[in-house]
Amino acid sequence: MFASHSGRAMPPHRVTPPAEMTGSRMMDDTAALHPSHARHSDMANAIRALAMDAVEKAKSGHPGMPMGMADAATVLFSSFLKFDPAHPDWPDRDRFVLSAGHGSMLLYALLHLTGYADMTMEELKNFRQLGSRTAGHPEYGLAGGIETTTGPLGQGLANAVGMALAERILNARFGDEVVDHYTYAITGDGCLMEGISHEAISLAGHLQLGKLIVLWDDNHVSIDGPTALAVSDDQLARFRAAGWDVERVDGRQSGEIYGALARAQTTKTPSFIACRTTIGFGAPHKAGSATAHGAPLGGAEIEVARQALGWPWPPFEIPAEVAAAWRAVGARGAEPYRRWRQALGRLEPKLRAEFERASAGRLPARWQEAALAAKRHFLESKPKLATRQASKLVLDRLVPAIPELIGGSADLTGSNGTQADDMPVIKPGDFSGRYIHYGVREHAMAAAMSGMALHRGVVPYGGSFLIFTDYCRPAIRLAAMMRQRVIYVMTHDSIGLGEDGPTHQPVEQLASLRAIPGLRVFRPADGVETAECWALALAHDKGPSLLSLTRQAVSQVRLAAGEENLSARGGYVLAPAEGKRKVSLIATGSEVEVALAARTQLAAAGIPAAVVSLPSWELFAEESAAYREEVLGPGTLRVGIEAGIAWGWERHLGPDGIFIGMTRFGASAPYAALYKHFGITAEAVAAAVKARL
Ligand SMILES: Cc1ncc(C[n+]2csc(CCOP(=O)(O)OP(=O)(O)O)c2C)c(N)n1
Repeated sequence: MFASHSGRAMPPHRVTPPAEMTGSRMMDDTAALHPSHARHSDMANAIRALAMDAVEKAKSGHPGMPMGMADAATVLFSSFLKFDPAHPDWPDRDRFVLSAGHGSMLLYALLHLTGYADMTMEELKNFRQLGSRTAGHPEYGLAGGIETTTGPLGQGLANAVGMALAERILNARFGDEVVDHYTYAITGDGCLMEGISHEAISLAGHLQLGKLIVLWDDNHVSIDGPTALAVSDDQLARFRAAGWDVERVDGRQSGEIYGALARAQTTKTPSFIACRTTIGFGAPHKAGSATAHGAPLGGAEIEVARQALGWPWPPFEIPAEVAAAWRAVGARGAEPYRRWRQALGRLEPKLRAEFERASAGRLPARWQEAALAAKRHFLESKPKLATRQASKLVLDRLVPAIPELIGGSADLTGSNGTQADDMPVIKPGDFSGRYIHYGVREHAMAAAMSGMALHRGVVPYGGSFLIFTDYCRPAIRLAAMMRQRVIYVMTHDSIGLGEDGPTHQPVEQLASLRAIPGLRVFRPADGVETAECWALALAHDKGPSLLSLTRQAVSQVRLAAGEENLSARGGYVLAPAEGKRKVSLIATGSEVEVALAARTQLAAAGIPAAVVSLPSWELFAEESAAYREEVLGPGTLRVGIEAGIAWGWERHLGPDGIFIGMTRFGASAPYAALYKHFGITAEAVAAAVKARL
């Protein structure tokens, strides 16, 4: 028995092992694992065989990792993991993340063997083929049981930290009866060499994510050869220093693995279990060397491996007894699932409705009113305000209205305006708050937010400076690929940040973020658009959104009252031309007021110009060609104004347009001086137009 953080004693989810398995180092790996007669080694060999055969058939893939970790994975799935293949979306299931995503066949084999309907033998035979569920690396959404997309090493580990964090946050809100599960991850040497692993383990250790358990495939091999070529870290010491409990086991000894997992479940700190394994275990000539890492073993080697493993069955054939033992493991989840449904039924009805709503990803019924109230506030008070400050005011209304909204910042809370009033902080071991101090760990923050979104039940947002999206990019890209609702609040979004200089001034970032398929980039011009863009980001539950916000104060540009969310179309005519439109001044964010001033100057010179605000290129692209053309002004001289590079603007400006923006890195100076120095002013716009007309 162990005490949950709420103090109530409760049994961890674990299946009592047969006597011969408990804790004995001497225990032979052939000991019976399950009441059926299938032996542990047979169950593990089923994974090995499927991995060898699928990789061989695809003529591509990574057999070594699944073969080495087959024992550990067998113990984890058969004796610890709480899951029900019939209900892959069960909110209280344990999460399993294969951070070493190249070993995808390990996961696919386990999902198949335990009876996930999506993962048929046919799918295994189609490993890595177009349209299969068995993609080269696990892809979220392709099959039940794939909790996240992994492959870029280290990302899965940081996702797992986010999942474990979401679990604790929901546990604090809804209680042990309905939220009480573990997050397990398998990492390889590669994951641990990646920088993101440092951020992730440090954050998890600090927060005391006791229900996070990481198994390390400690096989001493990566692609170039022995890991000793490149790394000599004492990983156990490293994790211990970050506040984890650590153990070392022989990754082939099921008893040792069992003991370590059982102990890991009871600790208040995250747990790290180093499993000493042999890559490609079973393949006589390739085991233990990099040759087993990432290429088919070859027919001859597979044949001798079958003999060595004592696995005489043909490719893709699992003997009935072994198949039945694995199916029994899968079937065992039905009972805890049923009990969980009952517990959910006993929950106080309002709380239960809240749990179901949040788990389904539906925002509260009247949340839009909070965004509208913020918008009305700006329309009435017309403040001159940085959009990051406007965002804080919007959050002051949204946060109380949306209990599942969980904020944070990578040590820039005051600058990002990410902590709403009355937003208590999540502390080590105390997850009742709503705000996370991620520390200076942008990459892990972004990946953890993906993990939180994937977990479901919370809607994460987190802030940093726009320039440091470069430090988050791999995680942002994966969030887009997985279509997760993650909101990045990225402030100080141009040379407008001023004195901090070129190291901090984004120049190419907007263009590069807009290049990520599926990411919505919002660059609101004032408080009104900021409220609108927040509403759009929250409403969008099929992908990530990024808010690009200013450090410097901007004038309110939206003055006309109206409830319609004009930003929803991505772009709109903010100020029509006085007279027949000759020029279209198209701008985003802080440069919209530059466009408005240029419009006034051009009007004085008798040149009618309209101003178009373009807060979201992605939403604009979804509009009809006719709408876009009408907004951008057919037959007019088009001028794009944005304090970034021109990349991408040609789609709005056409071949004859003018772009006013940046062509090189910025400089350190007060922001007004910089706008003048780089020629992003109303005067420069007016002059460029006059020179052309
Ligand atoms: C960020 C990232 N860099 C590089 C790779 C390419 N890569 C895939 S596996 C691998 C080696 C990983 O070694 P290890 O984790 O020890 O896996 P094992 O050899 O044990 O299968 C590399 C470099 C990757 N997938 N992700």
